[in-house]
Amino acid sequence: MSEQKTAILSVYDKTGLLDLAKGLINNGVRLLGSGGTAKMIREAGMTIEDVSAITHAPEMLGGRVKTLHPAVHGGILARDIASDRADLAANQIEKVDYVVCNLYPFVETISKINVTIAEAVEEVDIGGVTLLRAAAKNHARVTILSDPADYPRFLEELSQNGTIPAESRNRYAVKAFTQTADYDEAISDYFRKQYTAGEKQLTLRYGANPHQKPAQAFVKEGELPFKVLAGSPGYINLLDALNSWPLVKELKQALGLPAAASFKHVSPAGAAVGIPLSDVEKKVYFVEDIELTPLASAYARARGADRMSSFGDWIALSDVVDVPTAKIISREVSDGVIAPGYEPAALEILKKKKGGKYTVLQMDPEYNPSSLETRQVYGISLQQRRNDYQVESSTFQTLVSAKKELPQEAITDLIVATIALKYTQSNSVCYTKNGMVVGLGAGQQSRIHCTRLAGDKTDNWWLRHHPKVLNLQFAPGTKRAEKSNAIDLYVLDKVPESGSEREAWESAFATKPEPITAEERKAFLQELDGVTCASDAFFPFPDNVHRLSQSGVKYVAAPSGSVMDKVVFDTANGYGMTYADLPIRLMGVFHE
Ligand code: 93A
Repeated sequence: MSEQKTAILSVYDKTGLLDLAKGLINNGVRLLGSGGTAKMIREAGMTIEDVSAITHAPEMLGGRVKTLHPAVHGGILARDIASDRADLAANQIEKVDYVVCNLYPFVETISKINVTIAEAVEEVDIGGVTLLRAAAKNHARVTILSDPADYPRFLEELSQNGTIPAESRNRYAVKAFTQTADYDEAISDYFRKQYTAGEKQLTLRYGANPHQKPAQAFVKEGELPFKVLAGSPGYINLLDALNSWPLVKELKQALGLPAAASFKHVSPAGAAVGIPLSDVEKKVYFVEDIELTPLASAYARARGADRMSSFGDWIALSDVVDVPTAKIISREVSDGVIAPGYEPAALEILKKKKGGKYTVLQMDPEYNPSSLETRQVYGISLQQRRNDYQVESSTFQTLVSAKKELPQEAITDLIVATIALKYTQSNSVCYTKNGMVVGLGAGQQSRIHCTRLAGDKTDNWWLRHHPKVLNLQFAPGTKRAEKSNAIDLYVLDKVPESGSEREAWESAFATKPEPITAEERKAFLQELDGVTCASDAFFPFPDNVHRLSQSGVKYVAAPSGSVMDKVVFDTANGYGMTYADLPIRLMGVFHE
């Protein structure tokens, strides 16, 4: 067997090919090429043999079979071991040392308007992928060049050393492996859209904004775990749906009660389990006229906590949607809903919403995502294990406060708060009571700002229970959202003394409301008690605990780890709070 090195060249993109061929020849390398590649080199006056010189078979099937042959792949894949050498000798195959290959332009082809499936099929490269993969597999001996940009460096190394160092071969192999993977991804993406749209793939009108096209949702394995029963979900709808669904699923699992979430911009505006509502609560949440089921109670709470934020929400429900729940949804401004199923009459109600444009998704409750999740930010892939920590009663067993009381209701509320945090953007602080989120502060860069925001929302929620609010007389025809806005200005004492805003506000009422005085507001807020609070990361300063105390917080769960832990715990002790050390940090960084 000769000592001469052999290169196989088969490239679609012929950039730099002639310089490479020249360099290889200058280094005494024997060249073999597939049809077009060999032709170009030969026409430039250099010597190259056709691959058929070693395969003794012509290119056939219009080029579908060019390099697919044991003489080629045996020569590439053979190792420097006796048995492989014997196999080569027995079959009169010579080793191949360098493979130069790049693939048919599948992506460019399918990007053309009106391309047919038959045209796309012809661009599926088989032999080239096999060359790349075989050579990359045997990178211990073989060099695979898949990028014309690498030719100059390769020639430099070859001229200097007569061989290619292992480190370079390794790098070239990574590039080739990545190229075949990307290539296969593009092919599967194309055919997924052609043959499995609606099952594995869903084309979206656009991404986060109308100019962000194209956009799609897809799974590589199995089918999409949700069905579109009505409407057409957008990109942000799906972000909301796929974050709110696990939230309600986990709430139900942890507490055994139907659960609901009201999402806005990939964070919960409300989340709750189906604890029955008192008459006052029914009034505060605008559901006095509906016979509530446990699921309807859960949504009434989720939607009622922060009605301003929930305007135009995405809804997740843990259970099959019944008529009372659908009725509540039907009269609120909302974008869509995800649930494991719908009673026929409930589905009919929802299908009529928004003139038939309301989005209704049915989720497969058995679906379990893979434990690794990947996202791309600015072209970089970030990968991590999914946040699959399960919140349960035992999550709150390490009590670091002097007080060790943690009644069952408080545990329920801590579970609700902590699961809500898991599906909220970092940082976040969540106040809960009666099995529902009553104030959630998220996305602030400072924890105290989260704590204040969540506390202010909690105060607002509580003030809406004030007798003066319950007795407000609205003008006939005032819409639900207008009532919410008017109540908000009223409880916050933000109604201007005069002017058009004042006039608009007053027009919402049949009887002009008496203001809540500063003393009344203060006294009423002091009645708020037994609130729980969870924080996704530690409280760095005691100011947070001071703020919690102002909104009736008696039970806290937060991870420890701050240099100020002791001061924070002491402060909590000063207010008689029970403080659980969360065993895990739960920042939910997922968003765009
Ligand atoms: O149709 S193929 O999949 N069958 C093959 O056996 C084969 N071998 C190499 N395409 C094949 N190739 C591809 O041909 C290479 O990946 C390269 O892109 C192209 C080079 O063809 P030519 O040398 O005829 O220009």
